[in-house]
Amino acid sequence: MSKTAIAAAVAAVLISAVTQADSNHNLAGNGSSSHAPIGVMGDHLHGKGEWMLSLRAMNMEMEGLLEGDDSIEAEDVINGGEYMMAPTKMTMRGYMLGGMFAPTDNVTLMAMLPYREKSMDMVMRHMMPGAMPGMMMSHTMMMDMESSGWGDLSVGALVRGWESEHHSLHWNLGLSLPTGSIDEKNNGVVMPYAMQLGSGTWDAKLGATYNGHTNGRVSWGGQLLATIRSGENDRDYRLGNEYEANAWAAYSFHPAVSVSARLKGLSWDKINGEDPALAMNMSTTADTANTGGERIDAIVGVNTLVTGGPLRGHRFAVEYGVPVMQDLNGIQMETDATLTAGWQLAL
Ligand SMILES: [Cu+2]
Repeated sequence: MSKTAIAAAVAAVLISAVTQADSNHNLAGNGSSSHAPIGVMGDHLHGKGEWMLSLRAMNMEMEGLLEGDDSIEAEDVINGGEYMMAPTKMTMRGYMLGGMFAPTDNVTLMAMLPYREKSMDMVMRHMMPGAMPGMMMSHTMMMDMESSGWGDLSVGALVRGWESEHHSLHWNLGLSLPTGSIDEKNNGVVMPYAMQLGSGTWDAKLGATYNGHTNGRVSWGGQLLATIRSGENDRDYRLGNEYEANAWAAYSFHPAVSVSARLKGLSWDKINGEDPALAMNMSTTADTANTGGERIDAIVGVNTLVTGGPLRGHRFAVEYGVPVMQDLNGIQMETDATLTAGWQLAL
């Protein structure tokens, strides 16, 4: 075959692929990008009688310390006098099992149960007798701790608010139950707040989600979500309320594949009250002054929808994000990166 014939054949295939894709109306409304990026929860409703199962794996890496929005060395913190212990590294892993069911076209019920794995490395200032009698020497010791188990079960409903050809809005109404442990211990000692698996309180999760799409390849959305906590848990504290704002846009190359960009803003309040078991612990992580803050993440993602074969209808997606702004109360760990991978199947 001559080069011209090959070029003509390639051009013919490309042209047919493009026209086929263009004749497929509403690429953004029905294909891979009809679901928000995988890290957004409660983004879509289902049609009456439809079920969906989902599984997400999430990994968050934290390394180093911030005081406000400035870096600070753990050694400087523990030699500063106020604290004897400070974290240097933390990994938080979560596996989120989700179920959705739509009893009507206007209401989709949902439930989510996380399994969490956390590990934290710390440095500690340690005093020991020196070479000369009566003299004490200070040196630094490393330690680490781990916790794992089920987190807080959340149940809720997505309620259709308003819908037009290209836009829709729904309400997110959720309740988080205190099923996760707040009594995790390391060598018999209660671990700091960040190592616990649940909030220990009944929390309302309320919000609104907007979705929009063109007739072509582009879709977008936004979500505001607040976690409002109530009362006080069995360890005499209440985690701070959380406020999350998301804005995303996605582009579909094909009904099966879309790419997305998302900005996520997170603001969370200080802990109210104090766990008496942590009150005398001289770690930065045991001091509630070092809780609460603000963060903005920039996140890119890929959504795929299998459109044929034995896995037809299965969705696979991934998202990777890094903070572009962090401002934390007191001294806290700095977030480096978050990775979310997920699977979804509607039945
Ligand atoms: Cu769903």
